[in-house]
Amino acid sequence: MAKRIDSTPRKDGFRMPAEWEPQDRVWMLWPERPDNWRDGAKPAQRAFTNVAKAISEFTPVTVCVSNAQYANCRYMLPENIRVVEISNDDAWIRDCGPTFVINDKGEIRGCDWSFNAWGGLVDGLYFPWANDDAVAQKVCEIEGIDSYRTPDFVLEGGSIHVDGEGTVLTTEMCLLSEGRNPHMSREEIEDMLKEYLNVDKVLWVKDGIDPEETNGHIDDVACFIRPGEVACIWTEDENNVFYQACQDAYKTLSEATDAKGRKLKVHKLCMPKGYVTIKGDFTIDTVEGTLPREDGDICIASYMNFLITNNGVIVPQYGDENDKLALEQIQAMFPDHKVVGVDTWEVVYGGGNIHCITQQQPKA
Ligand code: KQY
Repeated sequence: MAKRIDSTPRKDGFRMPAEWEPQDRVWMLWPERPDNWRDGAKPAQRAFTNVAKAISEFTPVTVCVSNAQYANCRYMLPENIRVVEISNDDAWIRDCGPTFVINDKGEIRGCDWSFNAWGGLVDGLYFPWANDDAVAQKVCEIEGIDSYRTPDFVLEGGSIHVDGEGTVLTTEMCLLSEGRNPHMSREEIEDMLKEYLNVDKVLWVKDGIDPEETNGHIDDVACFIRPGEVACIWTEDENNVFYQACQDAYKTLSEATDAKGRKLKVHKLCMPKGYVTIKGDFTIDTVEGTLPREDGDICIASYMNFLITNNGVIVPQYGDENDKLALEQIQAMFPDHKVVGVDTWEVVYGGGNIHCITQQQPKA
């Protein structure tokens, strides 16, 4: 049986590895809620299927699905993708799944953060979220992995990126938001990250680009691509709604040093030239307490929300003029990886992208 451990990863010699370190598996959750995904989630299910297939070229994939959708999901996914039944409230396993930590003896454990749907009753995106909050423990149980639970600390995996060498990257907008840990100071939050990820330095970017959705997750803005190097979103179009966020993040990162004292090298990654917007003909159920999706809303379409998985990098594509440029820029950042683009505007309509819907399980 997988146990709960009453300690912390740092005390026990475990650390969160970087995304480019070897992975055993990638986890996903199957989309179905009709108040978030248009047309009863059918287009999103096709997009998730394509993402799962692309990842499975590099890494085994497990997709978790509700009882109601099990048969459909099993039918849509190829045989080499494992399907397991897990109750859920939506499909964002980056945020409600475990953050895995490993040690030098080849052992793996999970961090099971408290999850409150990106802000609980303050500005969360749906209620209830209890099924999602239980996903991390169930994933660990399936794999026989012991876990650490943080009952008084809310965190989502999309709000952190690590270099595996002592540095975590995050945003103030998210981690200091009212709906997560208002009882904690910035220093106390830093201490939790240091204890549970086993890092020595927290690098704070001020803002993310989706204040109303995740309160600014870092995984739409920047990520480590190797020790001492980060990618950061970039546009030179002053009229782009994300222009200021790009400038600010780039400046912060260009002036930053990591836990080992290295000055960061910052690689620019373009934003889409146009916007992905919600169209008026969407068929999304209206439910009180769920963030409405309205005609003309600009979606958070960032190429940064890619997943590094073993020898592959799986990158969002939007049918935008800059799709090809984004692939070229990411290929230049990862010369030894195969960069694969997947059309994911249907995922963006739901509020996230490839990184948000996946969770890597590192090799122990
Ligand atoms: O990590 C994410 N980007 C999750 C967003 C949730 C959106 C729910 N509508």
